[in-house]
Amino acid sequence: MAELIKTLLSFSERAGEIARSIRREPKLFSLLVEEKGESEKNQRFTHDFKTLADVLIQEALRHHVKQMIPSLGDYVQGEESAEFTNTLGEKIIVQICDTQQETAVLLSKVLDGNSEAADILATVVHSDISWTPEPELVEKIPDLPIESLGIWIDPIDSTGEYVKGESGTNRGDIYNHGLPCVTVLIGLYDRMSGLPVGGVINQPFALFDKESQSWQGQVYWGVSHQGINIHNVPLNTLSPEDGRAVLVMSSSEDLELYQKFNKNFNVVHATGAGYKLLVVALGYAAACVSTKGSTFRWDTAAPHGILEAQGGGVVIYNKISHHAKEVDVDKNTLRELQIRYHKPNDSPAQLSLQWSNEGGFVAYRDPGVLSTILQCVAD
Ligand code: 2IP
Ligand code: CA
Repeated sequence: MAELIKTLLSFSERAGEIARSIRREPKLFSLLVEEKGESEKNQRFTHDFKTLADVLIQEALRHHVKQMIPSLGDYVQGEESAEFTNTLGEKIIVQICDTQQETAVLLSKVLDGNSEAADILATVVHSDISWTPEPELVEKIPDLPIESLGIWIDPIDSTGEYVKGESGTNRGDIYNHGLPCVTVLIGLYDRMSGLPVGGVINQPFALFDKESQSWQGQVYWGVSHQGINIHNVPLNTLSPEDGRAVLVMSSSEDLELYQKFNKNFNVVHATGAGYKLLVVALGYAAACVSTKGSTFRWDTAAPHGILEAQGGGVVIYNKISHHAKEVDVDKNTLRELQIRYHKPNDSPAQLSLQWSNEGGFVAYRDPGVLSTILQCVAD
């Protein structure tokens, strides 16, 4: 089963390389950005962007998974629709063809006949980029039930930051915005229970190397199945400021909520749903709280899989806040409260919200932090 994880890791690196190569070539980058159609618009942004990189990465994963495990190909779900409209108004379904040349021909249609750009992209998509996981961890990867797995992918989370391309500003170990907040997210879940079984987070712009003047990526992963938990995330110890641990949240949360939590935590804003959960996994923040329902299953599935492997989780905010008076929430209740990935929401206000995390969430690495969260909610 290590094969599936190895494939997903290598794939995430290929995805990271697609994201980097598009940014490296400004001409290519400006070509690839098109405004999102009305019906797909993320409610919070007036101008949201869908990039060809997004669609390309998503379809490349579907292609590779299908090649490896044909039955699993039908269970790869993602944020993007594969339809792309070129400047001539032609609608084209982006897909990865059997040969590099065929993919290049298809992409050149998307790119209004720019075959140079299409060739560069087709080369990266078909090239053999790999990422080898730590051998001592690989041998411990448990057998996963392939026949009941599902995959959620967010090809590029924090598209806004990706498009802007700034190097970002940080507060301690956490970037508030910028390219480091961009992540490629691949989450594995059990189709029967809906619970996460693993995740891969690729951070294509983790570090800027001044010498080579180029960005370097970082790959994090974890697997949790039948009591076997493994991950490659370094366990950084928290160093609370003024005795308050860091809590990360979106700047779109209400000031009232910020004030509620800032009494017991040092609240830090950061962009990118995937990035915020990554900093929790890395131990730079003790928890992440999101209450607006503005994230989707594809945003949380991958980090949820990693947090699960660390002994943490992602519980539904609206549900856990009912337990505000309880000091300790037991293990079984916590399991009940986890976000599930297999079923759409009941009667969503719009079809586009069927996979939104409508009840918000609290992500944590150590369940011990939940009592302080509940205290803040109760106050
Ligand atoms: C977005 C992106 C935003 C995030 C939003 C996600 O995904 O990660 O940054 O908002 O919830 O859905 P915030 O940063 O305020 O948490 P995408 O970029 O893939 O549309
Ligand atoms: Ca996203």
